[in-house]
Amino acid sequence: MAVKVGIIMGSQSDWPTMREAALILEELGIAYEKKIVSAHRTPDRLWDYGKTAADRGLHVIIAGAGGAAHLPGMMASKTRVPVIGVPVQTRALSGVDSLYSIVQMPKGFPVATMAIGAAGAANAGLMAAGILAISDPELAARLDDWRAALSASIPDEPQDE
Ligand code: RP5
Repeated sequence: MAVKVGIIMGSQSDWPTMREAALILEELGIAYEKKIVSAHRTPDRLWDYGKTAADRGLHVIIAGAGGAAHLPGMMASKTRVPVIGVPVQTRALSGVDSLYSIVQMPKGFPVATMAIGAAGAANAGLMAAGILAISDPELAARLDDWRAALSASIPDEPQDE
């Protein structure tokens, strides 16, 4: 199965968050790759990844980083492949620094920015699935089933704990 989604992150420490995106892709049967690509620690790796992403057949890149989170924006500047950004929660500023770094892209190089942390990473996986489903009817059916199952799991009434 061709790899169409790249999950990249600035550090090993981002993986517990970014794994949430990977788990969603696995649930939906989407092949992905995962790489540590840091904007400031491995800039050459970032450049190479962005330069080759489209030709390698990637359709979506999910990029997660914490702190001064340049990675999604820098990746968006280097490739036309859509970039979904995940602000990783940091201890110092609870991820608000990451969110602002990712969401405030200047005109011309968009990053689709998710919520801070694990929910944002999972939603990044679902957003990637939705993009791929546009041209993949079998995936579209799996995504519809996934969404229906989530709806069905929500009780009508709250229960006492
Ligand atoms: C960023 O700095 C990474 O994305 C990570 O969220 C943060 C801290 O990295 P480590 O010091 O844990 O490697 O580049």
